[in-house]
Amino acid sequence: MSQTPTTARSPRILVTGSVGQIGSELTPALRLRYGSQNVVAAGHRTPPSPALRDAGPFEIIDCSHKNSLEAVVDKYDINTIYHLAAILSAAGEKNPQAAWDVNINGLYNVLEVARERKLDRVFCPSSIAAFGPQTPRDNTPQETVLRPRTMYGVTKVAGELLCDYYFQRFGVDVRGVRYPGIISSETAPGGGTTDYAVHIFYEAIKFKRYNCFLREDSVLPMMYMPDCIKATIDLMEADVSCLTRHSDYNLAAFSFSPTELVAEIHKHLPELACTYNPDFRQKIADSWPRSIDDSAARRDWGWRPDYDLAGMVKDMLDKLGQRHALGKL
Ligand code: AKB
Repeated sequence: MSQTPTTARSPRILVTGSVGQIGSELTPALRLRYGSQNVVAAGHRTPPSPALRDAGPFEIIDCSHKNSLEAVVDKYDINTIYHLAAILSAAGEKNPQAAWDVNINGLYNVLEVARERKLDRVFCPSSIAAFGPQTPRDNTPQETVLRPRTMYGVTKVAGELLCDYYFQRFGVDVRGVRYPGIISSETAPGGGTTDYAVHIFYEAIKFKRYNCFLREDSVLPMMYMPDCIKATIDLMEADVSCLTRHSDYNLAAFSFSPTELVAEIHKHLPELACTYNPDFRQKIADSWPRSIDDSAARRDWGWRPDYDLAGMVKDMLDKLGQRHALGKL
């Protein structure tokens, strides 16, 4: 990340979904960078950790109600929104109606608020879930078939198009990446298909065994949280003139199957025993790419991941192992 933010006025930031897996680490990173009082964390139902609640402003927002969003944007004179509130792939298949409401109506309200109040910038993530079974699965191109088979994927494709529309039609500077599965040690993900790659670490450290809900050979694109944070902030700070795309940059770090992840964990924890019982999430995983071509992100805003599989596994085990030793896992 560069040392100095490049936006014209200093950002007054709202993070929706700040209590979730990415929000709970992106919000402290933004507070460190721009000042705690300039970053408002917002959540819906899940109570925030004391660290998130006490380190800066915290508000309850339901993004599918526009007035709840407007009130907070006006109260804090917000000029930048990181819109992370979303229902992920597996949870979305259990309740497709809620996934549409949160992911599409919530985004529409964010974009409308940004248009009406002429906000400086909006970040809205897309996902590898935008792809589907007809998409080439290896080195998936930036421009390719987008025909997902999950409601989450449908909302991601519609969201990318909506964001592009707001950029072209209204000049709202909205940016986004297609996140791969994100692995992190602070807040466990909920409702995703790639979640196994986080849960396995907790179970490995606590019980030395894990029952995986995907088949052992299911290769998916993944990324470690520090790279996710770096990519998000770097894209938001990039000069708009460098960007050839807006809300749909492919993003990659490394890919692995459950077997390959277990083999890497075994180098540190040889006792781990893993069993495989694929459930409905297998079909979702089978419809997603194995690896991603992220050359547009590399070219336009200098994207490079720092972590590979080995580096991520070592860091996860170090961090979670320390928490376990303190009885806090
Ligand atoms: C999920 O598994 O649903 C998410 C994603 C890849 O967007 N982690």
